[in-house]
Amino acid sequence: MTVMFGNPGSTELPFLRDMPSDFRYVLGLHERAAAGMALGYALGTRKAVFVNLHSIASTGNGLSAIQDAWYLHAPLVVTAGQQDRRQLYAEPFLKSYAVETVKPYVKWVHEPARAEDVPAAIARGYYLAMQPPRGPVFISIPMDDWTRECSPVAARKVSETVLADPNALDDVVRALDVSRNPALVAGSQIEEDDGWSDVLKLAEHLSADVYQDPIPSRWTFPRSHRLFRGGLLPAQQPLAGQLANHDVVVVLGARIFLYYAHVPGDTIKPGTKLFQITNSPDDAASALAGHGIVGNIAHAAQYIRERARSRRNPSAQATPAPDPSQAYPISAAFLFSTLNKVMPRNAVIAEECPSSKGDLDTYLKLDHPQSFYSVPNGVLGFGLPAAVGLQMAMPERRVICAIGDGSIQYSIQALWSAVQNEAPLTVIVLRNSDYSALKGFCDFTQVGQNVPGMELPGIHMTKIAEGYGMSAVEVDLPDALEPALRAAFAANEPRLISVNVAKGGQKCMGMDQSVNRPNYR
Ligand SMILES: Cc1ncc(C[n+]2csc(CCOP(=O)(O)OP(=O)(O)O)c2C)c(N)n1
Repeated sequence: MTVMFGNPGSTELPFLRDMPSDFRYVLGLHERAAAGMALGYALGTRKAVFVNLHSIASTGNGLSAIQDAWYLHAPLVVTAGQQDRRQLYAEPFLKSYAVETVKPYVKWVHEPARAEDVPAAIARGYYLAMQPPRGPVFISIPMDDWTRECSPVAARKVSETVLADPNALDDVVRALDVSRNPALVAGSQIEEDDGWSDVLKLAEHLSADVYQDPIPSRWTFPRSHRLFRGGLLPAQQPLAGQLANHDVVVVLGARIFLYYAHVPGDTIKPGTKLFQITNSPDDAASALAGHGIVGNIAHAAQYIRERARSRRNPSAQATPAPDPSQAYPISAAFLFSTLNKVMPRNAVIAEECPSSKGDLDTYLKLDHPQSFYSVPNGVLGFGLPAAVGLQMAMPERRVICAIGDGSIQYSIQALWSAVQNEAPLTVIVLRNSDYSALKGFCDFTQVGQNVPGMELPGIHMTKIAEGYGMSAVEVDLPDALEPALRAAFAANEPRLISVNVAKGGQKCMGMDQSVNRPNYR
C-alpha cells in the first residue's frame, strides 16, 4: 500500500514525517474526497488502499466514503490519529471516539493496546480487508506511538479465495438441467471475484436470460450482449413480475434483493427455484428467499458450466435503445445517446445522476469489465472522488463522471485533486437546477409537491471548476454537445462539461405509476 490518500492534522504529523520517496501521498481537501478517491483507487486497482484521516474530526467527514467501501466490498485500511496516550484519560482537545463511530461500517476496528503493536495491527487490518467479502478496516493510532521502537513485522501470505460447497453447487446443476427457462442475475461480486468471463461463458452455455441486479453498483455483464435483458427493478412486486417467466433463477454475487421503495409482493414467484451464490455470508443469511451458497463466484460459475447441460436459444436478441429526440432543453436521453456515440469503447463510468440513471442505463452500451461504478447505498458524494481515484488507477482508460448538479456538491473538492494529480477524467454535470429525483419520489410516494428544499438555483458549475483549476465549458444547445464531448476526450487533462438538461424524475428508479406504489399522504 504505497499510495495513500488523506487529509492531515496535528495527530498525524509524526506519522507523515519523512515519508519514504517511494510512497505517494494524495491530498484530499475534504475527507469525503480523500477517502472517496481511495475508494475509487481500490476499485480500479482491485487492491487494498491506505487512508489516513485526522482524529474524529475527519473520520466523521469521511464516514460516508467508508460506508461506501463497506457496501462495495472495497478494501480500505483506514487509520486516524488519536491524542497522546499519556493524557488520553483527561479528555484532551482532539480526543477521538472514532473507533466507536465507524464500527457498524468496517470489518474490524482497533486501537492497539501498546505502541509496539501498531505495525502488526496495520498488517492484520490489511489481511482482513482483503478477505472475501473485502471491505474497510479502521485503526486508531495515538500520536506518540510513531516515535517508539518495535520489532519488524514479517510479511506473510494469507490466501484470499474461499470456494463454495460442491454439493450445494450440484443442486444448482440439477435444477438447471430440468429447468424450462432459467435466468441469471448478475451482481457486483462478479467483478470482485474476477468472474466476468466465467459468468459470460456460463450464460452462453445455458443460453439463459441475464439481468443486472437492482440499482447496480457495477455492471457485470456486457450491455450489448444478445442475452442481456437489462436491470431488475428495486421493489418486490415489480421485480418478481420481471422474473415471473423463469422457473429457475440463479443470482450470482448480489443480494436477494436490493429494494428501494416498499412495493409489497413476493420476493420471487411461488414455485420458482431461487439460488443465490455470494461471497458474503451476511448476504446469504439475510436473504428473504432462496438457497444460499457462499463462495467465490468465478469458481462457482465455472463449476456449474462444466456440469450443467448446454442449451441453445438462437432467437435471443439484444434490445436496441430507442432514438431520442434532439429537444431543447437537452434531455438526459439525448445526452447519453450522444455520449455513447463518441466515448471510447473501453471508457469507465462513475455514475451519480439520480433522476437520469434510467436514461444512462438505456443508452450507454459498454461491454468491458470494470466499466461502471455507482453509489452503493444512496449516500451522495460517491461519484466525483471515485472517478478521480478510478482515473488514477486506470490511466490507460478514460473515466467519465456523469453526475447531477446536486450530487457533485457533496464532494466538490475532488475537482482540485483531479487537477493536481493530472487525472484526465471528463466530468459531465447534468445541470437541471433542482433535486429532480426527490421530486419524482414525492410523486411516486404520493407525498405531493408541497415540500421545501427541492430547488437549486444560482449554481455556476463552470466557475466552480475553474476556481479549482479545471478547464470547463457550459453546453446549452443540443448541437454543442457532441463537439464539447469530443474535445474533452481529445484533451489529455481533466475537463468539466456542464450541460443544461431538462428536469427529470417522472419515474422512480425505473418504476412508474403502474405498480402498487406507497402512499404517505
Ligand atoms: C448525502 C446525501 N444527502 C441527501 C440525499 C438525498 N438525495 C437523494 S437524490 C437527491 C438529489 C440529487 O440531486 P442531483 O444530483 O441534482 O440529481 P437529480 O435528482 O436532479 O437527478 C438528494 C438530495 C442523499 N441521498 N445523500
